[in-house]
Amino acid sequence: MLEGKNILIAGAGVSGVGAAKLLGRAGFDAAIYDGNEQLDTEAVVSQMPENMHLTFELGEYKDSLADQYDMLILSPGISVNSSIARSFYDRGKIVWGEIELASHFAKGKIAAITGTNGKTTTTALVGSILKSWYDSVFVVGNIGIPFTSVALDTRPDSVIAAEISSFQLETIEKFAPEVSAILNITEDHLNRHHTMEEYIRVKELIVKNQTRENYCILNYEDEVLREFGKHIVPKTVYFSSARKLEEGIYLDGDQIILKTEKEEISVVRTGELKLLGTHNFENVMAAVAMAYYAGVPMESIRR
Ligand code: UMA
Repeated sequence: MLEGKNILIAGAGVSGVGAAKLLGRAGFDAAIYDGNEQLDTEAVVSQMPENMHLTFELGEYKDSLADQYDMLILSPGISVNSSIARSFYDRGKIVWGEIELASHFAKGKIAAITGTNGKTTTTALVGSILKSWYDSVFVVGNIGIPFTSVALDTRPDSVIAAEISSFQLETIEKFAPEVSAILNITEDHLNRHHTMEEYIRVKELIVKNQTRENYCILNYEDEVLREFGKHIVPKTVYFSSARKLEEGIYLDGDQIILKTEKEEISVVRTGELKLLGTHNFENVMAAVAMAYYAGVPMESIRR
């Protein structure tokens, strides 16, 4: 897929540098474009594997770069509607986000979390729970550690908790989490996505490549997500802080209950939690459901 391609990475922030390092470790050369003419290129090169040849294209973007390169790896801070991305799309060339690049190399299962609010807390919580049960766990994504920086260290038995922003979802192709979650969708980033419909469409891409064997955890109290859960391929598991559910995970008084097809499990009393407030109870419920359907036994989740 990448063999023989002339690869341009757009953006020399943590994502772009992570992508370059991954390519270098995998035996590829690459170029980085950044709008900042003063970029400290030596500092970037010093982070690369020794055998990698990394070149730079700095300053104002010129469309002709898209003639020179076969493929673009886009940092999340650069829009799919930017002239950079457009110049590659218009020529029918491949544009991948850094998440797509990482998942091309990564092994193991992915638990991916998106939503407008609470995704960093939930991702950290999912990561901690997974670590209590699995040997090889990585916590990556919008949380600040690019997925590309660990992709080559993952193993078939690894589990990756990934916080995925709407900017990162825009450019996925085959990224396929075993378990996903959308916590909530409220107005945000409209300067980039323009309409609420487009922002919702992008968030919902998290299920794009999920199969019937996979799970998607959704907030029942968010009307958009409640409706969305009725029409998706993976199994829907709702969480609710406001009502008992026939199936799913919900808050009943001060108890969090997980109700599956087969049984009703009392998970924890809210008084035993360190995270307080309804929003945090929602984050806890989403994290518990994700870990449970990623194979962690309830005893381990409770601890
Ligand atoms: N750049 C250009 N041209 C542009 C825009 C940027 O050349 O038009 C260059 C800048 O000069 C800079 C680089 O691109 O050198 C920055 O790239 P970036 O904005 O993609 O930032 P990174 O440092 O790579 O960090 C990104 C995420 N940033 C954004 O989504 C804006 C980080 O999320 C994320 O932690 C990191 O990748 C690892 O995955 C930050 C964020 O604010 C925390 N996220 C938003 C949020 O949480 O609301 C979505």
